[in-house]
Amino acid sequence: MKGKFLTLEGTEGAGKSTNLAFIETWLKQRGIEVITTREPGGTEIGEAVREILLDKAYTQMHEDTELLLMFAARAQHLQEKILPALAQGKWVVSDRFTDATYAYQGAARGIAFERIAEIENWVQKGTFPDTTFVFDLPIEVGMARVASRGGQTDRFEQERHDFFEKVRNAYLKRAAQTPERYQVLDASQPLESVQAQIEARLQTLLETA
Ligand code: T5A
Repeated sequence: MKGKFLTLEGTEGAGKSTNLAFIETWLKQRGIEVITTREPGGTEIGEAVREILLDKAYTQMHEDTELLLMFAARAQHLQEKILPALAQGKWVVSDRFTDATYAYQGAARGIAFERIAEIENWVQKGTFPDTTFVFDLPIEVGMARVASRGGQTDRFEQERHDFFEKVRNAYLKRAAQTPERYQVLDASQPLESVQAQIEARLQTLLETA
């Protein structure tokens, strides 16, 4: 049996990493074999590419370079980790995937969606998430959470407010276009309420697995 592929998306500080751990625990408690991973990254090569992508010293990075590096890391991630795990019947839960490319490099940087779709088709060859959770919240709420968590900001977090508004709107638009694949969550709610909504969707997925 092929496993299920779940992805978590949203703007900065929306709660993806926090809920990745929640989903992993919930599935394991029900006897599902699951691996968690992230993008950009997820493999040794992917994590090396992530360092380049997030390094705020690289202010000169061209948007085409950024796009191709995202997909370079993704190609390795799919071949080395995601596809083998799914083929073994494991569930794969990834903190971000290609929806982020449409939102950040497409809507926010301005690269044509058709161009992204061409590379997506080449790299993914028909592999798409079964379900995508979109953690939606006002940009300033997410940024305040990131700030209160402390630590260094990355190259993307240097962007202005309107950049992240474009990202947020792009996620909502994509979710509205294919509602059966996406679950939009009000991530400004307390964690327990967000997790109750996730749990309901996971329950349905399990029943149809
Ligand atoms: N990117 C990525 C692209 O441009 N294109 C691509 O194709 C891909 C794959 C990656 C960057 O790369 C870009 C997008 C990103 O800018 P990242 O580390 O994956 O960076 O993403 P970030 O969004 O920067 O990750 P964060 O860790 O900042 O955000 P999370 O994971 O959404 O938030 P999380 O879970 O760490 O939570 C933040 C804080 O809020 C609290 C948590 O405890 C934590 O302290 N919190 C809540 N507090 C109150 N109520 C809730 N409901 C809460 N949920 C979480």
